[in-house]
Amino acid sequence: MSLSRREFVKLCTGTVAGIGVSRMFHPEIVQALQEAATGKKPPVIWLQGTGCTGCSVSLLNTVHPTIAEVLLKVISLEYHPTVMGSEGEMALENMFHVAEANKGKFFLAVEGAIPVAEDGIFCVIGERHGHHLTMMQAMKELGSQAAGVLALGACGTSGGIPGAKGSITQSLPVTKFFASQGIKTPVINIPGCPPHPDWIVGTIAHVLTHGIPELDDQLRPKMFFKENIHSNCPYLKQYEEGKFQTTFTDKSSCRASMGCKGPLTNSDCFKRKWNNGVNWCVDNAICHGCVELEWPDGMAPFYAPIA
Ligand code: FSX
Ligand code: SF4
Ligand code: SF4
Repeated sequence: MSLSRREFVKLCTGTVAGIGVSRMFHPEIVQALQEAATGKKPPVIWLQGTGCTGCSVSLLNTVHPTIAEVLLKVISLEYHPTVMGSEGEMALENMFHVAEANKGKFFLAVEGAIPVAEDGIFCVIGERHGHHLTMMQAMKELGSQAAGVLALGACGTSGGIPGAKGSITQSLPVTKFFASQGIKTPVINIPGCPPHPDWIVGTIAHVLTHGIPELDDQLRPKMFFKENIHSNCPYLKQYEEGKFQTTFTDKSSCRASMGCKGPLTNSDCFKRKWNNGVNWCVDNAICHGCVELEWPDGMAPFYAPIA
């Protein structure tokens, strides 16, 4: 491997001013991926449970077309409800066939939560042999056969909005669903509503070239989720001086008064930024802590200051 793990992590933690993993798809990462791809391409099955498809949009929109090219060359994306050309029962049958033929070797990317109330009927992902196929059934079957799972977004990692207080669907994140079923397949959590494309691409690239990255106690890759937003915020000085916004149009004051949850949140948004480096939440509003697994209930009310 020409790129050491240390060098790789350094590239992944790079900023907009330096290197955004998915924005530029750094040539050294592409090379490392191509070297990893000399063997059989690992099959990936991407499932969508209760969510808004924002995770896929975040990934595909921002980095198109490079990501499509690289991911299709390096992994074998066998099933993705939004981007694949095929649909219906035939596509589902192919998905189960791929899983069966690659037992213990394929990877599952799970976007959205898994609703378990009423035997999972709140999320039907297709039809199989004339019957509804629920996300719950698909996860039971594929979850135990996969080599590993990438749980994506707030929904996949904590239940997110579909699993929030007041929901009648009992939407569970992957880890809780697996625990309830006794499934031991390893899980990596990539939170965020939606997750930053760099977090998804960087983690996939790390798994393929150097194995599972170092994870924190919430199973998040440390390389993206170890720095505190507030401690690194451009408005920290104003916070310390007690200069707080009374309106969002005041761009020169700290947003704590408007409900900013930066002090409770660990992620690199402050330097990585969003939308190809154009801006990030705190520029125009607040951080509402979407990468923390207690989100959304634990960060609510969103626009009230931290108690
Ligand atoms: Fe959830 Fe994905 Fe939020 Fe949406 O589908 S993480 S609702 S941005 O995108 O699961
Ligand atoms: Fe920045 Fe929010 Fe902390 Fe203020 S409260 S310094 S806006 S992270
Ligand atoms: Fe989520 Fe806060 Fe990052 Fe915005 S700044 S994406 S709310 S962690």
